[in-house]
Parts: sequence; structure tokens; C-alpha cells
Amino acid sequence: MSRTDEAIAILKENDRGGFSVPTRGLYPFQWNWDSAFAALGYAHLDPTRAVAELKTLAANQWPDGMIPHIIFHQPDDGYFPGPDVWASGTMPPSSGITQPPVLAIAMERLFDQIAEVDRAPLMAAADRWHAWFMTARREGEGAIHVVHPWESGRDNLPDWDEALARVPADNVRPFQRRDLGHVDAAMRPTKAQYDRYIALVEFGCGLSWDQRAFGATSPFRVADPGMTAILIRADRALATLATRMGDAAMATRANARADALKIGFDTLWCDDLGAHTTRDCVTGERGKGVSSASFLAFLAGERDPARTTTINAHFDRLAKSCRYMAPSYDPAAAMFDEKRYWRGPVWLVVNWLIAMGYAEAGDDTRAHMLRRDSAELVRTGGFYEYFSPLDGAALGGGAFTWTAAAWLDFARNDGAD
Ligand code: 9WN
Repeated sequence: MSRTDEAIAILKENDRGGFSVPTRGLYPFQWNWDSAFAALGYAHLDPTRAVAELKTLAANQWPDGMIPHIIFHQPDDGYFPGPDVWASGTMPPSSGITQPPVLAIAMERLFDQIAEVDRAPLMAAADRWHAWFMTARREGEGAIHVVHPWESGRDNLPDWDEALARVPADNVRPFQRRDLGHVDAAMRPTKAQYDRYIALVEFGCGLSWDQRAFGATSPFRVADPGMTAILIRADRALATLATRMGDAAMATRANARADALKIGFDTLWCDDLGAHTTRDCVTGERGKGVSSASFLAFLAGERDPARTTTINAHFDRLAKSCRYMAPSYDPAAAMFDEKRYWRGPVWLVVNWLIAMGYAEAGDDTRAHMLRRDSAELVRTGGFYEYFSPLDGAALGGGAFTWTAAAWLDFARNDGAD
């Protein structure tokens, strides 16, 4: 079977009818940014199914505008924390945090391919969600902050460590992790981190999931270049679609948010590091190292020549020290861990977004390098969740939806199949 046939089989296997699961067993529900990427994969088999994925996501928008990070369509005790722990009161149940808003980026691509979609409801949902970020996850004129590491999608990134360590976790109700029944503990977050992940869920519950209050008072509030860059690009996508539909008011709103957020994104520039990095909203502490989110600057519209030079110097340095780009964290940093989730491994969906930014900035060389390395990882390792940047070892869950989608939509364009 070719890798393309395998990717198609994985998408079909993980299709639950109108939504997909990231992988069987480890993640048995619908995840937010996974679904946006999955849609771009389904577009290669069945564009109507692709749009259905986005519609299901949008249909589960909260009244306040948030689109939750997990939608628990059916019961499954193979994952923790389940709906009883989140207790958010929605039907179907959903988690009380969000995830990177890739939705509108996927819409921009999909709507080009399918003429007959009813675009307005999907666009209205994205518009409300993007507006929600500006009030529930932003301080002053700053960047977007996350209130939980899971919200960033890059769960155990070293940049969250200090802020997470401050989260009180002594009174967390006892719980049993399920992830370790599926994946080697050396590839997953630690117990101390999980205790705090759950403490933050309990904190949100204690606020009855009032998202403005959560955004303003969570003991974990960290401004994130990754989330901010993706939202900026998503708002540009929405503005493009709105202009095409003749909805000038929506286009103006989306562009105004993106312009404001670009200024917020600029505040995450760190001269000492020569890259954008996180800022702890509570202490002002900056992230210490270069992460894959640093290379999302071009997706956010970074075009300053001096900054571009230093970001690219980091990129080229990492490319020399890694067999495969892009590691989720700088291998030269003490906190780098080749196998542990977001502390080192390569994730194809992040490569996809970084490459999009590079291509839009006119840097086809680096965009191609990301595509080539992604293709090579799948060709040799298969459709795993993440990969070692040093030797390409395939890690985490197997038969992964977004890795299959990334192959179909992004990596195989390298001609490697
Ligand atoms: C928590 C589904 C998700 C991804 C995230 C990834 C991982 C969940 C977990 O899996 O997170 O949301 O339980 O580890 O970090 O990016 O969306 O694939």
C-alpha cells in the first residue's frame, strides 16, 4: 500500500460520521485544531465530508463565542479528563478551554475548492470566536494568552514550566491518567504537570466556566506567540472570505483584529533571544528558548528584515543540529527532550503552518525544507503523532488523523510518495 493509500485509510478509519477522532484509543473524541487539519485532509477524498467536519466544530460553539478544545460526542472512558471532570454543562459535553483557531485558515482553503457550501454560518461562527479571543484571552493591547497549557495545543512546552509550577495542586482530587495505558510514559507529560493540568480544570469549574473571569484570573496566564500568530492569520483568512462574499463589515472587523494583534505579537519579540517568545502575564518572565512557535512569526506577517535575519539564523542553526525540522524546542536548550511530546519532537501540523508562513513571505527554500523533512518522516516512520528531530523515530500514538491529513495536503507535494 502506498503512503497515500494508507493516509486515506486512516482518515476513513478515524471518521466517526461528521467528525473525526485524532486517533483510536488515545484520543476518542473530537479535538478542535485537529478537526481543522483533518478537514484539509478529507478535502482530498470528499470535500463535502471536509466541510461537515468544520460544521460540527462550529455547531458546538458556546453562547459566549468560544469553540471548545474537545467535544465529547459519545462516552468513552479511555481518556482522562472526561466530561464529568470538565462539567461545563454543554450538550454534547465539551471542555472549558479552547485551542488554536485553525478553522478559518481551513475554510479559506476549502471554500476555494467547493462552490456550493453555505459559507455564511461558518464565517459567522469564526467571527464570533475570533472576537471572543480579544475579550477573554487578551490583556490590554497585548498578545493572546492561554489559561491552560492544553489551550496552546503545545501541552508540555518548556516555556510553560515556570508558570505551571506556581499553580497550586495540593488539593487536586485523586485521578487516574489514561494516556499512559496507550503511550510510553517517557513520551508524555510528567505527573507533576498532570496534577496542575487538572488543578486548572478545577479552577475553571470553580468559576462556572465564566471565560472572562478565567482569562483574567487564572493562576496560569501566558502570552503565546503560537496562538497569536495563528489567530492573526485566521483573521486575515476570514477577511479574505468576507471580502469575496461582499461582507465589508466582517472584513473590516477581521482585519482590524489582525492589525491590533500584530502589534500585540510584536510585544513578544525578545531582543536577547532574537525571536518571539512567551511572556508570563503574572510575573512578566519571558520564555527562555526558541520553540517551533518562534518560526510562526511569518504566518503572523513578520516582514522586518533585521528580525527575519535573526529568526532565520535560529532556523538554520536548528537545521544543522537536527536531522529533521522543525523540533518543537531548541535542541541546544537544557530542557530539550527528544522524545517527550512538545519538548523536542517534530509535529507535522506545525511544520505545515510554519511552511505556509515561509511560503507567504516568499521563502520557498525553507518552506521546501519543512515539506521535504515531513515527507521523509512519514515515508520512513508512518503516520505517528510526532517524531524525533534527531533520528526520525516515530513516537506517540499511531494511525494519526492530522499526520495523515498533513501527508495528503502538504508533505506528499514533495513528490516523495
Ligand atoms: C490535550 C489531540 C490533542 C492535540 C494536542 C496534543 C494532545 C491532549 C492530550 O492531543 O493534547 O488536549 O490529552 O494530550 O498536545 O495538540 O490537539 O491530538
